[in-house]
Amino acid sequence: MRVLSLGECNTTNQAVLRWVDEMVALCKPDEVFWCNGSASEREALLDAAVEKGILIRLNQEKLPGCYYHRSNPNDVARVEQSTFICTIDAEQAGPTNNWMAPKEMYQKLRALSAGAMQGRTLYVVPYLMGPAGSPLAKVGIELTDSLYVVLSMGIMTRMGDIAFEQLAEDDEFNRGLHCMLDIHPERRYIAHFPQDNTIISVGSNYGGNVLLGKKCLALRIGSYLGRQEGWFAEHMLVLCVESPEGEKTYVAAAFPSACGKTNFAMMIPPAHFKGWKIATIGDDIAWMKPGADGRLYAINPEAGYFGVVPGTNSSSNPNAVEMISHDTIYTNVALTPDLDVWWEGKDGPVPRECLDWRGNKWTPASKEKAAHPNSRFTTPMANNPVLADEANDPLGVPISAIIFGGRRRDTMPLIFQAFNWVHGVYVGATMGSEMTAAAVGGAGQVRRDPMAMLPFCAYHMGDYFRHWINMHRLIKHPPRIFHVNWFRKNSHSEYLWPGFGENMRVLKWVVDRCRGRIDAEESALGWVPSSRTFDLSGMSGMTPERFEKAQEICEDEWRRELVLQEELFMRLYSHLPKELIFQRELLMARL
Ligand code: GTP
Ligand code: SPV
Ligand code: MN
Repeated sequence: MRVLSLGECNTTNQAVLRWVDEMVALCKPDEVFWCNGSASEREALLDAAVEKGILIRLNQEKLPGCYYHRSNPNDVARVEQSTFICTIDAEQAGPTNNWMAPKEMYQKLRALSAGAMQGRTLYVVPYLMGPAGSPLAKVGIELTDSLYVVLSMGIMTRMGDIAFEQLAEDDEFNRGLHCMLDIHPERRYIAHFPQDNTIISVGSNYGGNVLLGKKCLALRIGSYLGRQEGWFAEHMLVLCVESPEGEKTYVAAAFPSACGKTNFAMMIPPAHFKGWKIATIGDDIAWMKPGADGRLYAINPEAGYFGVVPGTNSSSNPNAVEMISHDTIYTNVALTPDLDVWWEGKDGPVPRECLDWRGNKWTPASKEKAAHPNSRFTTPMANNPVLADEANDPLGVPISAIIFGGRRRDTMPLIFQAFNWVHGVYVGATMGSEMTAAAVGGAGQVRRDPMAMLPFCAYHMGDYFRHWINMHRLIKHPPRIFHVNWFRKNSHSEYLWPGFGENMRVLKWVVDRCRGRIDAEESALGWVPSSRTFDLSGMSGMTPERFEKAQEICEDEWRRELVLQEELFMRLYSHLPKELIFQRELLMARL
């Protein structure tokens, strides 16, 4: 067999070759580099990135295999106003998406991409979303002029020849084009063409805008295909709870961006829960499909985590601290003089001096944050000390519970369980959450974020709710549905619930409910734990009164909440399933 040299093409797939030729003719790069995903290729590309100043090699004694990257200060998060769904007509995309006619958007983006890679290298990045051989897995190819994207995709996906092996001679793969251009907000578009399984992203080099397998393919294109093909693409973590007796329960949870998925997916149960174990299947995205046995099976399409750094420490998330201590790319954190990284909320002392995420000198007296609030780690899931073996299972795991949750300083109790599937769909559909730094603009404001999918559902949100209701018929043993809120505060702005590892108590209740092992009380919102049987033992600072406060259903708050829900329903009215309007009426009656 002939040995290929670095960057040489390694596929005979005619559809791939034709499309790459076409894009090369458009973008006019000086060079084309085909990635194969090997370890030696990665080493060479990391060296090249350091040489070009794209990455800084961190202190290899403290942080072996770790690198540092700063993005352009105008490009630090997803930009929802530049994200477009280019379905044939606007109606299909619905009122919660930006829409442009495909023809018009293709024209605009072809003009912007024409010759955009002159003097640059076009990297061909073949990748597989999902475990090899999984019936749910999908192949994508991202063409990019960003080495940072190549190196990140190598962590976040199963990248390289493995994707061509899965694809064989098929022409069904996601076509992704990414051109950095001049990283200018006015020339920034993240455009999706669901009917063509195509994504074009220009003018950014940050996370969810440019790692096209993640939000663009796995969620936006995925949601569109899922509706057509009878499955779910969801913004959910997936975890396994294992009891001391070895009984495993699989749980999926949808929390909006920067609202606790990564933390929940890899938490360590408090000492009180002796013998209980949490293992991670995924921390951000779940693809779920009914299996032959009537249960709903989930895979994690990703192979790495692009996680929020600030607040990560050995009490909030000890597993993450270990996970990101090697072979990790850090983006937009602070850099210390000895080439270590720092962020607000890190263990240990605050550095006397460092460079902030922009590269400016920072001291503890500085007014601004040293690390950007949306600074991130990119780390392979293999680094996770509690990675579940099932993360690589092509068949996925059977889900017993789905948890929805938002970031709410008031209104929402710590935990309740929906009465049934349609009620659960209503609970997910009406979710509200305070916006975070994960997207540009509006941080802190409460907005409706149905199923944590507002920025990611590529079709009419009303049709999405209909899809959720319809799927019930295909799932003989549907998961139970719950709602949580870790973020409720008292009048002193203190969190009522300690969160993080203590969330195990809530999770244990969820598991016990799914298995019919614990009683619940009926409330206006749904089933709630009785304070008699909910396990608060061994908690410092948590009293039954405080728990009652966290669980309180406050009439005034709910009057406001119902108005906010109605605003969403009005917006979606023409496509809104009547079942959800009925659920809202039932809730009003109960309240
Ligand atoms: P994306 O990657 O943006 O989708 O975010 P995510 O949902 O995975 O959120 P992540 O787990 O990274 O948490 C985001 C922020 O919420 C971090 O600053 C955490 O420290 C904080 N957080 C997570 N869990 C809890 C919790 O139980 N209680 C409190 N108070 N904060 C939490
Ligand atoms: C999110 O915003 O939900 C993320 C981060 O997971 S990004 O990949 O940038 O979208
Ligand atoms: Mn996310």
